[in-house]
Amino acid sequence: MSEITKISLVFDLSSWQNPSMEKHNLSETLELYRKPFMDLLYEAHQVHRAHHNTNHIQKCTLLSIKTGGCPENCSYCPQSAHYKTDLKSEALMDLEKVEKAINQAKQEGAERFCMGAAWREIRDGKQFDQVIEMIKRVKQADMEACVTLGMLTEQQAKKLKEAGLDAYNHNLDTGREYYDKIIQTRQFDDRLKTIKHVSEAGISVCSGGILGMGETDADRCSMLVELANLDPQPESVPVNLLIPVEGTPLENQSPVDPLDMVRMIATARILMPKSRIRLSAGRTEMSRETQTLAYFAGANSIFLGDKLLTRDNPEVSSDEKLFSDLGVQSHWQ
Ligand code: SAM
Ligand code: DTB
Ligand code: SF4
Repeated sequence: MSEITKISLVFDLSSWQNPSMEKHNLSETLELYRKPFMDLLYEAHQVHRAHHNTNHIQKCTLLSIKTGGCPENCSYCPQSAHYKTDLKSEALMDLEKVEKAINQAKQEGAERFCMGAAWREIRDGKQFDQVIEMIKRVKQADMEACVTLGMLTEQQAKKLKEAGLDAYNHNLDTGREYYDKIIQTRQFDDRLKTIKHVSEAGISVCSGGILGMGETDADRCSMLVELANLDPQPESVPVNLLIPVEGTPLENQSPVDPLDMVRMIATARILMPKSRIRLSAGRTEMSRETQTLAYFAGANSIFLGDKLLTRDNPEVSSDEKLFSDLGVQSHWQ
């Protein structure tokens, strides 16, 4: 027996070769993403079926509680103060209006209520206290509560947890290598830092990204590798298709090939078997058949309601019709 074989019997050699013990790497993920479509779809559906009820799709409702005027310069975003778009900025919403939206969401069968604010970070004080109150109201209506408020400190994350927050959305949006082409006012590592604060406070992490910003397959897979190597993996992973908005630097981007979107969902499903994969922005431009393929590949959550934060989303009735045609249940059974 050679010396190296003896050593490998005592130590796990893979941890030598990969001291960081990362579970996934870029080359393996790209290979998966580029597999023949049928093989990828079949593998993803098998993983999906092994970990989820494939006839259940989670319904989430989204509400913009503070709109526009954001100091960040995210190239895709209509809410950035750096670009001149059709958007009318609005201050933090009052509680009664939020309460109304919560009640409507509950009536429409939403399982999770998500509130989004166009902030770089949330300031302590009156605004923070108001958001805490909003979270409490969502919990009183017996729904999961999720917010996305920009960067968070450790302390703020702890306070959100105490208020009953279930999940915090903070997207990586694209791969590390492409990040500074899209956003210059913050760094990729800033995102990871907030995610760490959220995770350590015991709040579920919701993190995903956007397709169609001019990124390569490698950028997409690099983002998936970052997400899949988080410990624990994100509880949910939103996959957004860019909604090109006039006035933003990405206004003229061409649409993503629907089959590539399905490849992305399938790859995410295989890498993150237990996560909820949310087919998020961009469904208004998607056929019923494309959405169905995405659900087969492993997507099992959507935003329900005719508005996302500031852009359109499909009518509730068309989603209900598709779910009924597919035999999809709204609630876990
Ligand atoms: N300001 C907070 C932040 O950036 O984390 C929360 C709100 S921000 C609007 C939430 C997410 O919306 C972004 O991370 C991005 O993925 C998505 N988003 C914004 N504009 C979009 C667009 N035009 N098309 C698709 N997704 C978009
Ligand atoms: C996510 O990944 N997508 C949602 C939610 N998280 C907050 C937001 C989509 C925004 C689409 C553009 C808009 O409506 O302004
Ligand atoms: Fe838009 Fe959020 Fe970026 Fe602000 S931080 S510009 S709201 S994506």
